[in-house]
Amino acid sequence: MKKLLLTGFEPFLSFTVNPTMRIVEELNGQQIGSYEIHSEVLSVDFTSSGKQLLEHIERVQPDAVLSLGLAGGRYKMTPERIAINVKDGEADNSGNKPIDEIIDAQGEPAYMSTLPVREMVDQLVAAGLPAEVSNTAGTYLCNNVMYEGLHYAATRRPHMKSGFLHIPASHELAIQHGRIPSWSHEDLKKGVTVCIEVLSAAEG
Ligand code: PCA
Repeated sequence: MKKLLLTGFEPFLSFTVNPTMRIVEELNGQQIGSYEIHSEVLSVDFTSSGKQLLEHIERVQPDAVLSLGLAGGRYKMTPERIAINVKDGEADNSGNKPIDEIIDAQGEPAYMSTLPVREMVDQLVAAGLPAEVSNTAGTYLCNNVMYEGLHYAATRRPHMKSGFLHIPASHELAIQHGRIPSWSHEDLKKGVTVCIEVLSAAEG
């Protein structure tokens, strides 16, 4: 059986709940398509999140990595097309606040997702779930983790597929947060499952 490393993130900024945490915890150990799911939750910390991801990759030795992040305010599920070699943004959970920094001096300016993002969007929509390809993962931790995964794959593990899926808020978060579009937990989890099934079908 192939292995898929599925990551989520802890809460951050004004988001007191991160819906990715519950999703990855519930999918851990499940079999989806040809993948056995190995789930981990990453810190929202510019100094440690990338290292955590790489440690999990080296321990699990996955065939593919799908990282999930909350995009508070987005209405749709959005597979990310590209990660850029930039870290910049509001203070993370440890107080780091990089401005216009590079992630890796030896890395490329950007890496394209190696996941089938267009097919994921098509199958999400076919399943009745709003989705579109996103052309920016931002410059915060989600971009950071996506970049680290793709840089590692490009330089160390060329057969490993890697990429990122941003998801909207859950109703639970929206109730706490205020004005923010939200989906049910069940629909969010279904969307993640559809994306993994698409990846499994693409990889044979
Ligand atoms: N979303 C943030 C970081 C953690 C998360 O779930 C982002 O979009 O960068």
